[in-house]
Amino acid sequence: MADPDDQAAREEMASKLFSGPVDFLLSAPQLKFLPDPAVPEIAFCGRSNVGKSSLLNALTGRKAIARASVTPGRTQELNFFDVGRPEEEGALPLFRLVDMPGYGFAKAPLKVVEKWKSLVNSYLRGRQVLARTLVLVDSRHGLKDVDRAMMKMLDEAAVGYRIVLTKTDKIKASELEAVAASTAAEAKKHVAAHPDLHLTSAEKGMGIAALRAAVVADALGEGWAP
Ligand SMILES: Nc1nc2c(ncn2[C@@H]2O[C@H](COP(=O)(O)OP(=O)(O)O)[C@@H](O)[C@H]2O)c(=O)[nH]1
Ligand SMILES: [Mg+2]
Repeated sequence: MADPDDQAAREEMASKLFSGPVDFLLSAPQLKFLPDPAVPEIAFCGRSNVGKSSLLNALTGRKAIARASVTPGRTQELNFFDVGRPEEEGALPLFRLVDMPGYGFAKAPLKVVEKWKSLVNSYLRGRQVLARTLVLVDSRHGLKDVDRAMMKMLDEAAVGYRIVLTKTDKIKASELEAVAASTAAEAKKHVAAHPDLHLTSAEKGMGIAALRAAVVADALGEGWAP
């Protein structure tokens, strides 16, 4: 475990960074619409309804940045958000967050699912600037087979990811302890899974400061300073 003072300092720096500019950039329905791979990217993936948009809002301290841009027609697209835009005209952001379409939706037509899979998988496998993926898992349900399939794909593509348990305010502390233990044990068997498990509540703020610091370190390096 890191020095607690360092950790507090990292969290404070990350919080300052996220309280600066965060802007919706674009929605990419196909690979050809991706932005130039010019800055590090952090991708958010997980089942529909797991809490991706809420977590993005909580991390950035914006009430509706993720939802505002994600109109119903855009749920099949990759949504990019710029974080930290320097003063100079035309300057690049420090890094980008990417809200991915949710997987495991029951009623989508097969064609839609196939199109989605090909977009998401090609992005995750081929994106040079992808610094980390966050795999969100509902703490009430734990890992499901669709999550395991995603983790396996990421392992095979050597794309490092963090597992983030969401909605921890919805279960009892004893239940959270059990699901955290079983998820951590399973994560150990996945080569590309980061050893730290993140327990978060977008609603109550639990784990948000620590995840912010982890995201900034993943995107910009441990030694990053403004
Ligand atoms: N209690 C609670 N509800 C949450 C939390 N995060 C998300 N939700 C709720 O779960 C539902 C789905 O969240 P959303 O962020 O839209 O999920 P997405 O489909 O993965 O983007 C919404 O009704 C949210 O209000 C949380 O941390 N705690
Ligand atoms: Mg969403």
